[in-house]
Amino acid sequence: MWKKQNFRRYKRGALIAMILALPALILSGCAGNDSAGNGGKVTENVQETETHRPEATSAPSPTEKPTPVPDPSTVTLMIEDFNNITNVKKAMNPVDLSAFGIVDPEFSFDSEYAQEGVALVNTLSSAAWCQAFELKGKRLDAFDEAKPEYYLRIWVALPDNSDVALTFCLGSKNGKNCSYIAASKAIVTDVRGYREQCATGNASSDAGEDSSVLLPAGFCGYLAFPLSELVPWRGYSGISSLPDVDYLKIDARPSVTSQGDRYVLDALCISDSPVAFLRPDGIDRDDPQELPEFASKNEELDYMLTELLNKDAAFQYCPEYDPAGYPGIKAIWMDGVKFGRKDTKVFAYIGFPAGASESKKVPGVVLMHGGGGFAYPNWVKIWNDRGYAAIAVCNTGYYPASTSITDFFGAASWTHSVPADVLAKDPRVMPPDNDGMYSSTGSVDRMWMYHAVAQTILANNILRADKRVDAGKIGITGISWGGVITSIAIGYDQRFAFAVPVYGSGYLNEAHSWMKDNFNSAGTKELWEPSLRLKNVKMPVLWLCWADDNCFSVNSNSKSLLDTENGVLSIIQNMNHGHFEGWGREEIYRFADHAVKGGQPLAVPETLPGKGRDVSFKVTLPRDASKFTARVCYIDEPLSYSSSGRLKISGQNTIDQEWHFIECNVEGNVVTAKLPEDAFSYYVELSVSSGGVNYISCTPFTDVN
Ligand SMILES: [Ca+2]
Repeated sequence: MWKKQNFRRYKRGALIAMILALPALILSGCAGNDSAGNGGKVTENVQETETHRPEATSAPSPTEKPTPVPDPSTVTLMIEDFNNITNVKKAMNPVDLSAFGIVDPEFSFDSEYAQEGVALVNTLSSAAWCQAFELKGKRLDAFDEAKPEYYLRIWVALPDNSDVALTFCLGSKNGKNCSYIAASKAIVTDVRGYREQCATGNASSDAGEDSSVLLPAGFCGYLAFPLSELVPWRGYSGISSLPDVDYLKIDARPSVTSQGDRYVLDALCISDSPVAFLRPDGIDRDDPQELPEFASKNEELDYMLTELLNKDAAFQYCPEYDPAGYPGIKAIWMDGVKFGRKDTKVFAYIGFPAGASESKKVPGVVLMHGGGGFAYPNWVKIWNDRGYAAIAVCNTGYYPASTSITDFFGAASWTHSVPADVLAKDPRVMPPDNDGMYSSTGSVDRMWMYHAVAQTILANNILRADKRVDAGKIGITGISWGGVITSIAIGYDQRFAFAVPVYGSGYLNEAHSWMKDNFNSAGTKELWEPSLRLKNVKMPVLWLCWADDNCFSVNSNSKSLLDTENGVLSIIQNMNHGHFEGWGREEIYRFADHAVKGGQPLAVPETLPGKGRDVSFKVTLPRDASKFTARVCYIDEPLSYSSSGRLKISGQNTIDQEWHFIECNVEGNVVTAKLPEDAFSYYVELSVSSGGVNYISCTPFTDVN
């Protein structure tokens, strides 16, 4: 259920998801060494633009806690201030969650971030995705004096990297009566006195739809539930009067668990005020911003990504990371979008063709690597050598692990973690890693794909702002997961002059490969399936794929083509899956040159090949074709993938069918063929020779009908 919320400087997602362990699915990357030589000469007059720093008005992290002013007028019935607890287990009654693989919660006490005295500190570990504890005894006598107009209030300080969903359960002694307090009625106030609009939902799964509040990472302040808003816990009679409350259970679920991060709870009380302190400046005011509301998460995503189209280009050079062996190609930090409250920085390599200048503008291209990949300077060089400015974005939040990496393909050369001393100088964090699309029910700003797609738009902004680049001639290509990113990005950024998604496409929820599981994970098809937005796409798109791909399947690419107003399909036999293969196809560069440099096109079918077994259609041939051939590529049963498929990749389903081939008759630009009786599904491969290169394009893969 979506809960409407205000849109703020940082945006919150909607539903509180059940916290899932996120399998980090990675497409096969590529092995081998970079054999490319040095890059061409590159001029160095990229305009460095103003950088975006955290605004002074942004909410504080627990480390910058201002001194609030006590409000002497409030009634406070303390339940637990954690100041005098000696036996944690006895006092807190942690719920045994070992059946869920959750280890004993690691509680301690500390004065840092406490509201007063000491606070309860919970240290997160990788097996701490839920903590629950139960308070009983005399401390709950506070409920005897409680009035319905009071609040159940707690002080919370969260780490910068994790949201925490909090659910409170109020129970009676006999256990028959049990309630929660409507989360949507909760009042959340940060330490500076600003109200927070938090996502609400049901993190505890068995409570009710409106039982949990998702406090944002870095939050420090008060959570207050009005006691007038008691709702019966699912399957129970509700608490009939406040003095009946005999136990209080608190369920806390961090969205991210990592070693060492801590969240803090303190001053659990009943009060007539939702806060214990006034704002330091004594002014009680609401956020003055006029803020849109979103009816759906798709609407929020559209807003967040579309907003970036008008954002100024922002990046800084970081010459200490310039790639060895590629003179002229520069390392940069792009200003990324926010992750929670934190600004992100995104590593990229940028390079320009020799001789590019304001009076001799060049086209450009944004390069998005695949799963397990990184930013590759040799990919930038390939495009620079062909006359394009290029920016290769590291779209999974990695950057060089040292200032002198030479093996750009080795995982050990790259890191995702930022040392504390670096963070102290530059508080921006790295964007999230590839989450395999398993985070589509959380808040949008935590999703890897949101960051990755945002990065394509921001990279486009950087190229467009450079005077050496013709802003009307910037395209995009991506490989594998980068092809998925590309397929989504073109639905948002219509400024791209061409696009070449390699392997990846739309209709991934219908893929035969493992990719279908990722795109059928909760919320993903509805939010991220690229086909949702292909109707927006007017630019030329080359869908290029491998006939036997183990990560995607040709039905997806073919359906994507049919949804593309200006699309071309190239299904390649014997291609393989990898970065070298993915950027090695000459079709990519011919297609781009046709789009922005006046080059000759690929062969394009003028119509579909017709119905039944009589294939007949015309082809628009390029003027420079020295030879044109066509062949039918078919399989004799429905396309299927299985663990015993032809590719025999351990742990992966691969294509079961063998491809069969028959030559077509070609007269001028007319292609005809008679499909054999055993042909079940097929496509027609078109091959044009020019300058000693065969360029492949094709009709969509389809069943014989
Ligand atoms: Ca305390």
